[in-house]
Amino acid sequence: MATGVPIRPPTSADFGSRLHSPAVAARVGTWLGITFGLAFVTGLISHWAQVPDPLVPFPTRPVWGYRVTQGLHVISGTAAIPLLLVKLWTVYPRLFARVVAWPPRAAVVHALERLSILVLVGAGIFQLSTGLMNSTQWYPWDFSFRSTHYAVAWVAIGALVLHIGLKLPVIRGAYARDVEDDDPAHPPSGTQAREGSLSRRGLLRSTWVASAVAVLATAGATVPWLRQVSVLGVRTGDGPQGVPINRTARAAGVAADATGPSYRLLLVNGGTERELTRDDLLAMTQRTEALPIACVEGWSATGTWTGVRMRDLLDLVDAPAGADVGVYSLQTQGAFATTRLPGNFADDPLTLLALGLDGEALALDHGFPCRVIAPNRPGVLQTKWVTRLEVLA
Ligand SMILES: Nc1nc2c(c(=O)[nH]1)N[C@H]1C(S)=C(S)[C@@H](COP(=O)(O)O)O[C@H]1N2
Ligand SMILES: [Mo]
Repeated sequence: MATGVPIRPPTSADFGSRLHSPAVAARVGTWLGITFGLAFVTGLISHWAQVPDPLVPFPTRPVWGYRVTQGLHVISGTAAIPLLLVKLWTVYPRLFARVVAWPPRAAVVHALERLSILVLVGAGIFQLSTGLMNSTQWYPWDFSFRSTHYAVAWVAIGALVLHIGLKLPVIRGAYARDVEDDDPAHPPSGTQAREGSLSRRGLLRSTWVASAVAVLATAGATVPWLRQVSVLGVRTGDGPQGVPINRTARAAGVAADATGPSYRLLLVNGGTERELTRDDLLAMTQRTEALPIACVEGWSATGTWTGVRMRDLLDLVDAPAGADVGVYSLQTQGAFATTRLPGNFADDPLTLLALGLDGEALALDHGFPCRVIAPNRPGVLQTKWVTRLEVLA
């Protein structure tokens, strides 16, 4: 007669490895906290830059500011992926630990701790996976990526702060000892460090290497000297005129004849209107500025843009100083077809309606006949194929 193996949930005794330890969890957790914190702060900056009418205007300087913060955002999120996986692996036996929490106060603290971990893990996985998919331009969902990623960020950071607060004694204890030493009060279930098995130091070293490889594989999208090793990054400079293309004219549904001789730029300020051809624009004073395109997806590249100052155009219809400007594209559909250019950007001397890039007429896919290029501005708001500028009240 066969004897059945009893099916029961595992206990912490079933996890023999000494790697499942607060010593490892605290050290990996520290870096996970740093990368999440960095991603949170840079994410807030990106959100601020994209709010249509922020309480405090987003600054136009430094011109490379958004390039740096958004590059850091995507790099820190990428670095966090291996860290989160190792951290979860290190601590998951604790999920099966039998805990006798008494008196009631301890039980409440324990329940709170478990709940904060559940929320933190869920929100963390959501943020890293949607962020990773976004950085590869893959949006297989119906919800607004930006508002959801922003809302869940608050959930994640709240749960993280609570988690760190509750774990502070454990973290302190872990750092007080050598990484290979155990807490005498809480000996690990797996006591035998087998010959040839991975040490905690070894695991930590492999974790740092995995994180560094993840960063190197993607950071070349924004750090030019890393592009040769960034096998997964957008090639900085790939695309016509030394700047990558985010969305082509064809993908945006911009009709070819709309950019031809019939093209007009309409300037509107209340009842005052002016219509300009591309030649009219070329007849105005041309300026050349080196400004980056910094995509929310993490890649960035500097271009040398030539065109008309936005303020010079606004002066043609007597736009008041500081007025926001509605920017309308020949692209009629999609979230980026119209944008709002805040007054401080519209008036900035570096903000251009660019007609050229890299000494040539703008390539169709870069926004021919003309596009907005402004300093310290998310790429998604650097509207291409501009056909109408309207002063907003
Ligand atoms: N009309 C319009 N403008 C647009 C877009 C778009 O889809 N439609 N994409 C934006 C995004 S997300 C980026 S990053 C930049 C990229 O500009 P590039 O393709 O010239 O590099 O254009 C922006 N301007
Ligand atoms: Mo973008």
